[in-house]
This record gives sequence, C-alpha cells and structure tokens, in this order.
Amino acid sequence: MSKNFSRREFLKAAIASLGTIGGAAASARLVDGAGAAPLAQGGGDDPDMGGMMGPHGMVGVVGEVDHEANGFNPSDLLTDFDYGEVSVVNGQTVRDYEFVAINKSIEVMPGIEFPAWTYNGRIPGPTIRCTEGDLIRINFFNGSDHPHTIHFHGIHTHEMDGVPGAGPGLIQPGESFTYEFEAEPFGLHLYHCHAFPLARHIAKGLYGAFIVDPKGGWPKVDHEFFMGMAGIDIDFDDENDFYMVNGIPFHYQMHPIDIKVGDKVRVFLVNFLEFDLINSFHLHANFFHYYPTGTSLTPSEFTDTIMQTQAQRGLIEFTFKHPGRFMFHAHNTEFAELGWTGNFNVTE
Ligand SMILES: [Cu+2]
Repeated sequence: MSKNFSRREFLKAAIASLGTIGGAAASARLVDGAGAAPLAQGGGDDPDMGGMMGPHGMVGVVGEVDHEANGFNPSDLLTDFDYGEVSVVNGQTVRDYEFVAINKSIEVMPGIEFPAWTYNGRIPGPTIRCTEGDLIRINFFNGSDHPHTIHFHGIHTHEMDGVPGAGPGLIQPGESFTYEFEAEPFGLHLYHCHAFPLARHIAKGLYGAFIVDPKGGWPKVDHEFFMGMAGIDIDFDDENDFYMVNGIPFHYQMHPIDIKVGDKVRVFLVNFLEFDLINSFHLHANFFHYYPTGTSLTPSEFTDTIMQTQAQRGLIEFTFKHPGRFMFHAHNTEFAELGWTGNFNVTE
C-alpha cells in the first residue's frame, strides 16, 4: 500500500473488497451512515440500533470479530482488573505478575487481521491494579521474535525503567527479566514497550494500564470501567486507519455498556494512541468530574469533553439522570467515524 494512500481511501477500499465476500461469517462491510441503510440492517445484537448505525448516523460495521480466537473480549476488559498473585512479606503486600510478549494475529474488524505484538495475547495488556506502597514484581518473558521491554510510568529506580541502556535494557527473544518496584504515586498510570522505533512497538499492541489505588481507596462507586483509547495502523504507513477503546473498533457501539439511572460510574481512561497527537472523550446528555492522572481526590473540572495527548490519562466520574441510550466517543469526529464510539445503555 503506497504512502499516499489515505485512510479515507483505505476505508473505501475496505468497503469495496469486503462487500464482495459472501456468507454470513465473512459479511463484514463498513457501512456509510448517509446512504447504506440496507447494509446496516440486521447486524449485531440490538434491533434498536438499526444494525450498527449509531444515533448520529455514523459509520459502523456489520458483523462481529471472533473474540474467542482473539483471546479477549472488550466487554470483559472493562472490569478485568488484575491484582496479581498476592503475598505479604514483612508486612508489605507483594503482587507477582507473569507477562509474556507474543506475536499474535488479532481480528480487529470483521475479516481484517492485524499482526499484533501483545503482552499475554491481548490488547491492551493486563490492567494491573494495586495499592500505593505495594511491591510489584513483573516476571517478563519475551516469547516473541523481536526485542522488547516493559517501561512503567510511576516512580522507580534507573534499573527498572525498562528502556534500552538501563538495567537489562532490551529483553531479547527467549530471555526474561523481573521488573520490581513499589507502586507510587497513587493514580492512573500506564506501561508500554520502550524498544525503538517506539511508536511502532506501542501501536502494535504492547501497552496496558497500571492503576495504583490510594491507601484509603477511592470513594465507593457502583461501577468501575477501564477504557484504553488507541488506534490501529493496519497498513504500517504511520497513520491510523481505525480508532478504538480496548482493542476492537466499534465494540461498545455494538455492545452497549449497561448501567442504571443513579449509578455512580468511574471510568479509568488512558490514551495509548500513537501517530496522532490528541485524543478525546465526550459523554452525551451528561457532565462528568475529571481527575487528571488520578493523583488527586479533588476533580479539576466538571465538563462533558476532555482531551488527552499521548500517554495522558485520568478518572471520569458521572451519574445518569435519565434513562436511554447515550453515546460516548472521541470528539475528534474522524476518530469516532473510524471506530472510537460506544454507548451506555441506561435503564431505570
Ligand atoms: Cu517492543
């Protein structure tokens, strides 16, 4: 695919090529909100949606990726917090994790495979969750065919920084290393591979969230959801072709997140995006409190839209007053049309 082949052209090409594939399993077709209503009928699990069409008449997709073959389902990743193998040593909580870097083909859109690099076979990698002051040990084995690392955001020693030239540096295929540090400061952080070229190693899928709860915990809520925003550069031209939360474009548009009127909801939102500087999150028909990086218990803002540059993250808290189906999506509208869009299904 040539360098000048734009993402729009890619999208059109995808529509053209996939539209000719027969059979239910392979009937993945990108549909255009303006004039392709028949294509959008009958797909997905919710007739209210008119297939996969969002209320804005946005671009959607017909068909479903094979979550089982992928080894993860974004609906599960929302609440899949990994507390590790827990032990207590001299009064300190120790959390051990096993991380393996593996090459894996992920079906990111129906019929479209992405040759990903993953931590533990999923995108994003495990959502590490711990409490401030815990000792974290990540036993990392590189089972892939490229050198990788794990670089954690947070406070730690030079040896544990997970970059070339520090401590063990690059972990070669077949080799392993244990990253070890105390979890600080409390907040919402991330980890990712720091081998070069960095953007490529991250965009191939080597990233995940690292949540450090404050010692007394955050105020109690009814739901906590993790959302990792990112993009997919499917043709490796350093430009994203799809955008998504938790690995699969359009997933929460096809599978809305169920909550109830009056529920307190907390979203741990991380921007893992490469190749585009800014990402954003907009919630419909509501406002939310925003806690940048989650390092303070006092919100900085009461708003309905925030932006995050690369590696920025924060906590979002809200309660719906009215029932119905409400969108959340990037307010970079092009990102929304290329997959970064979803719905909350709010019931009484
Ligand atoms: Cu890497």
